[in-house]
Amino acid sequence: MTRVGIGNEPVRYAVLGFDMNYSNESRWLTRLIDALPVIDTKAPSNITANAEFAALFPGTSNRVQGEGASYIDDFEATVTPFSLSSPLAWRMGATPLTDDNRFDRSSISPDRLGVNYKRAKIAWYTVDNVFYRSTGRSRPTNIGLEDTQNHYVRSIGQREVIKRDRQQIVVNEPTFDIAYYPSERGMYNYNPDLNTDGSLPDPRSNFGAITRAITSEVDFDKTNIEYIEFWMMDPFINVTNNTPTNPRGFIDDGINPPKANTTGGKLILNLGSISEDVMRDDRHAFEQGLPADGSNSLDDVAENEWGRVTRDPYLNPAFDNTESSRLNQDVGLDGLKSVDEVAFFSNYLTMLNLSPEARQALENDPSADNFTYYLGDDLDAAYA
Ligand SMILES: [Ca+2]
Ligand SMILES: [Ca+2]
Ligand SMILES: [Ca+2]
Repeated sequence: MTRVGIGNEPVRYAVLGFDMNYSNESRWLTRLIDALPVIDTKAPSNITANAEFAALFPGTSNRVQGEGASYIDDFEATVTPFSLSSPLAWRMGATPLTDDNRFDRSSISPDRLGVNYKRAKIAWYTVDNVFYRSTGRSRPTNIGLEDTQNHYVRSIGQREVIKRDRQQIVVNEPTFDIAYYPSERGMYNYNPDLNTDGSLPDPRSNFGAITRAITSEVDFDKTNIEYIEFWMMDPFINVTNNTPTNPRGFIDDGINPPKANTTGGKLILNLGSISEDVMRDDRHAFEQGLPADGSNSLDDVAENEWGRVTRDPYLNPAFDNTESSRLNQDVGLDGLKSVDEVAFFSNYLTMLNLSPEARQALENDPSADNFTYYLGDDLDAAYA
């Protein structure tokens, strides 16, 4: 159905126009003027007349059978959604600014590393459909039906979110999953005050942050952007009077025995001009700017307490094309491979009071920036 907005109705006009000009010499006018006592004309007088006529006969187009209908508002363009839910658009967020600096501890650290002392591990992703298929070779064999029924990871049917009476929609609603581990060290957190098992003390005081750019018009007043809408799963599912009732609502953090959430947490949304200087040094670190040949020359990279950072401007969003360069560039925002991290942060490592297992785990990846693809034999073997 096509509806017609006000001012755009189909019309049919009849327009008539008529212009007339008359001009002629007039002898009697000349003689009449000559008769005036002080005027003696040398040229003949002219008489000129102009006339114009126009008429408009309004009507409606015969295509609408004479019905001149228009709609004041059909409410079809009243909401322009702008989706924020693609995990790929989100990046690690900088340390949130607060009045009491409870997250930014750089005032108590000898260098700027204190900015990240409270950074805990956070992951954001969409669960791959491969885990929901009951058949097929691709689902890892250690993932059972029970695993995929847990509310924190199970597939969400579209009708659970959008109530529709008639249509039976079988596709899953794409979800934006965020997993936060307040006791585990986040990326580029070199806090020397760790528990002996390598975990962060006082998990309530920690944070995890992700950030993304608003790629549409950022003047929200001008574009009438009014609210952020999100549906969040009840964080206290299957808990009644602090007693967990159903294991499908348990959280499995991979370290502790699965248990229900009873403490909750805070989800805070910050809007505005947000600093992206995650490793605060007023420099823009990006992996593809690191020398493809692995050079540590100070002509190519600057060195500071965070590691090595490129001196190049951001020109190209992709890694260098040669295969061997990947080892030198895909190393994290610290510009250091894990073996180099051990050397670079050797002072930090000696400050730590850790159990032998925790030390080994930390020395495997001091910056906590190693990436492992979610499908792999290592993870299957570890029953991840
Ligand atoms: Ca930086
Ligand atoms: Ca690294
Ligand atoms: Ca690493």
